[in-house]
Amino acid sequence: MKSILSENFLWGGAVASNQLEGAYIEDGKGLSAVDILPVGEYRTQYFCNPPSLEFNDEFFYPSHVAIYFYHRYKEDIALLAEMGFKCFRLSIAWSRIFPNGDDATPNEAGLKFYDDVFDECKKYGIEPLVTIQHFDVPLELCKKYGGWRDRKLIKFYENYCKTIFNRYKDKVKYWLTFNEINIILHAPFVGGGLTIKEDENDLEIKYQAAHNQLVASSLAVKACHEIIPDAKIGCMLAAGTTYPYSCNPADVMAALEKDRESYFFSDVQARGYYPSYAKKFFEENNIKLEMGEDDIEILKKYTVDFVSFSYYSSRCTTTDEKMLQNLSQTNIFHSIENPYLEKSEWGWAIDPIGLRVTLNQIYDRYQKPLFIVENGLGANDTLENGEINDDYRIKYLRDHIEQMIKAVNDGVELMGYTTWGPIDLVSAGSGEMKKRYGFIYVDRDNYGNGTLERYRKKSFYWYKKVIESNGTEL
Ligand code: BGP
Repeated sequence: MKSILSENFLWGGAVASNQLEGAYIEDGKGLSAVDILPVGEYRTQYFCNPPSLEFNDEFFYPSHVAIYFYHRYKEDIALLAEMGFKCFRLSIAWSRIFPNGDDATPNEAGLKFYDDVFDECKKYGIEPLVTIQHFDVPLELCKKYGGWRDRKLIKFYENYCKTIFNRYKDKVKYWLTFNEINIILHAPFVGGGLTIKEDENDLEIKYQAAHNQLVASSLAVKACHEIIPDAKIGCMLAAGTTYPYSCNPADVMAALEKDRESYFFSDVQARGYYPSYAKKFFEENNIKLEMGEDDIEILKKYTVDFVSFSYYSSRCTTTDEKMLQNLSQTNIFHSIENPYLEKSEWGWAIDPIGLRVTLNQIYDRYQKPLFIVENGLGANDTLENGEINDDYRIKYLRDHIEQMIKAVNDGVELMGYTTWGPIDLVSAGSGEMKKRYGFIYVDRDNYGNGTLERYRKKSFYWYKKVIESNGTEL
């Protein structure tokens, strides 16, 4: 059977430096904001707005060793290659390159590490897709400048971008500016290195930081096109369409407004200007943005080449106050329960058709190529006699890939699909190891016990076949 997907469709998987590398202060790396996030009951508080930026002896910090990819990347990339990966999405840790974020010169050992990683990918014909900032603002920038609330970060980020574009221009042709840029509204610390005091106008701070990131993102597009003319650079959104709970027009309007909270970001990055609804929102919430003279021009001139997003679930909303009391959470987004959907062990609603809806909506909105750069099921696997039978993961992915193919059939232009966490890694939201997404099992528990040995799961062989057949054998 012939696949509807193009011959060079980018099948693969996606990871983030802080969730797998470990080696958190090795070879000159500075601390990242995420390095102070503990596993356990305080995780969410630290994720969103930490009470302190210092270590606490009572906490266990999973990013410090993670799965030790820093020392095992050769073995890990060989396993991805065995599955036939065409593409590997990974992020560069800003603080490996500039330990304090604002240093005058980069750390050569950090630059060298990613050279080696990209060379290893190339050896197998795997295309790297690199996220420039994935939840890891250098901690010093949080302490010294209050994170992205300060415009100075635009310059530091631009300098970081130019450094990595120049260094990797022959090795990396696909880039993403900020992971899940809209997450800053929901988890301001991981999204923007922000800590917000109770008496501050938190919306104003978040949108100011968002504005600074949007300008920085445009400057990254500019620099990327100048330094690597044959590269493509995209934005990245935590997506998932919002359904109205009922056909009551008030619910429909509420759902539209919820979606605008996220599309606000990609509207600017893909179209080049603030949407009209943002102006009204800013007025109503007393948000006054500090803008540089050229900001509007920069946003307009340097829009992204493609729009990428993560998709784990759809969301649902209502105007019924009583129902709004009872919210559940998926990937930090609050939603009322959708009675038509089942949930994962971590309570995230499972909605493959929602992926087709989301793809169509975003494509209708921008008419730019799309890229699904995260999708997957976090589950607690069991290793028995060296085997992991993760049929539930195969089912989740199969159902989503089916809907993805339908969306391509609907006319959506899609560059690729990278599942989240092809090798087990630390969960961003909970800090746990036992919330696993991988095709490859890593022997390590929530508190650092285990051999770190790697094992192929049942899904490993399944995904290999999917890639081999370009999506025709699911
Ligand atoms: C996204 C992040 C990832 C990743 C994923 C799964 O928000 O971009 O870093 O971790 O969600 O979430 P979790 O790890 O909380 O299960």
